[in-house]
Amino acid sequence: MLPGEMLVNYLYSAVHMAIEKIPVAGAEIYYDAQFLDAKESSEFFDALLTKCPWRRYKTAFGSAVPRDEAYYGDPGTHYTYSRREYRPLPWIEELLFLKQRVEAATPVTAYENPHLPPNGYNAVLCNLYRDGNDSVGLHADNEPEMGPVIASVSLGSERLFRLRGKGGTVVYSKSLPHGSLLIMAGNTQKHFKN
Ligand SMILES: O=C(O)CCC(=O)C(=O)O
Repeated sequence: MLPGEMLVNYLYSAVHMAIEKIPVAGAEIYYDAQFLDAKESSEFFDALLTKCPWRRYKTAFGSAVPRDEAYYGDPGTHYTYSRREYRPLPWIEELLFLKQRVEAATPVTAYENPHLPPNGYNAVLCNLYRDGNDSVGLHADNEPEMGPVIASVSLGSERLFRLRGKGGTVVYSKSLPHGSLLIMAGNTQKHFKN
């Protein structure tokens, strides 16, 4: 190297692995344990905790759903689930920013079957599980209004994600840490519940 020359190599975190495809027969799952770093994960957690107008919906039988929810989306993404009406709130900057990051991380292959244009996500349901007593029941995100690509960003305490087949058998199980991203695509919602 000649005097006066300088080599400046920027390295993007050597330990960070890009999103990986998880081999589960009949499903299409992608996972990145370190989608967000610890600092930004905590910033998003705090911002959403404070800014979202958390709401406790009622089940079809009149009891309270065991979690708080806030639904945001593009105009026209109104949907009904189990007699609950979800009308989209206008996007806030944190969720729009996160949406762009998730879109950039979504592999193009997620859109290949069934030949969707890769034009991104149009709504987000934020779920707040206040402690270990809050939960979501076994379900598939397969309402007619929904496309087949569903992305989940987990913030806060590590939580258990399980994908079950028709007979209830667990085909995939993962502890999702603060800042992780899990994407379900293809026929996942048709064949499995989570
Ligand atoms: O917390 C989760 O991962 C599940 C949330 C979900 O799928 C839903 O609200 O439909």
